[in-house]
Amino acid sequence: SDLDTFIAGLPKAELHMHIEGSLEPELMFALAERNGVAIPFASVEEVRAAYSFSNLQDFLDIYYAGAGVLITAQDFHDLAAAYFARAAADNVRHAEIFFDPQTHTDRGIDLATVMEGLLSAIDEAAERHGVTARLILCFLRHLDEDAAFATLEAAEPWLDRITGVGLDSSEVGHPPAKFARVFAAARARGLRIVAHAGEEGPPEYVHEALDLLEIERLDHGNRALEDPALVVRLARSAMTFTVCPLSNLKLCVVDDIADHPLPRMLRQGLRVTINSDDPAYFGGYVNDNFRVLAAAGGIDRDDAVTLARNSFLGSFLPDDVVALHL
Ligand code: ES4
Ligand code: ZN
Repeated sequence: SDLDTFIAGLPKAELHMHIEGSLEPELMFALAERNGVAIPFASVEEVRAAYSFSNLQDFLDIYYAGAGVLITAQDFHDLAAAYFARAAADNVRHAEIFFDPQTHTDRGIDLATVMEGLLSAIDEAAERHGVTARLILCFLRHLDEDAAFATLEAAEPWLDRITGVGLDSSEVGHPPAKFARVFAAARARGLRIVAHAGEEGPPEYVHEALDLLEIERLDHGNRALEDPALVVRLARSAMTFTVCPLSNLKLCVVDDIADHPLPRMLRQGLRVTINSDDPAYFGGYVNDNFRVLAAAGGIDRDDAVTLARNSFLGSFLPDDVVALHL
């Protein structure tokens, strides 16, 4: 449609994308072969057929298994290079990408290997596509706070190339409060702060992310809508929400894309953005996420402009660089 073409042409930033979640089945197969790693699938089609999830944990089990094919710096480079090519094709001009060090260090891959591959791909993307990128180190919330502290310490040599820290993985039962001390330590090191909250977890987790972690961006945040006073607070403070429509659909956070909360979020004055979360697993990259809402009548042309503008306003780029993108 005309709206799809308009959306595709809009320059945008992507603020919520897990690089391990951009591992397409074709690359998973190629890396499994290259590294002699066994995967429990006979074909790319079989992998895709396994991507039917009933909740977040269902997905995470497959996502962590898939990441097991990533062994060398070249693997991490190839993974990120494929994402940047795909993002550039969607007119993404800037990306702030999540990575999960513990998913790799816990299976014996050095953080240096991960960083070497991701950083070389970031440098190459700037030259090849004119896409700028930043890294956000995520702590796995199903592990304990000591493990998060060890990860922050291990990352010390690269903190000049890590913009911020985030919190991801299994939400329910792992509230932000569990990580208050390690986020304070990250803040003391000058890192920017984000967290997944209110994806499956209750509005109380969003309150904790605000008050105990001091988040500067809210990843997902859907369930904040259940608490009207919280919505007012988030609107007044111009908190950026990084919303992921196809993720919400595939993980059964919403039953139907026609019922997705994003249009309501916009109407309530929230600074909403659209993102792909784990594009290889959820059926699409950032433009697909815009398009699925457009097709359901949830967003129009003006909304698309607002959403793209919000993506730059909500980024961690300096104000003068943000201005160049608007
Ligand atoms: C994730 Cl969709 C989602 N939620 C929480 N943690 C994650 N890690 C990767 N994708
Ligand atoms: Zn996410």
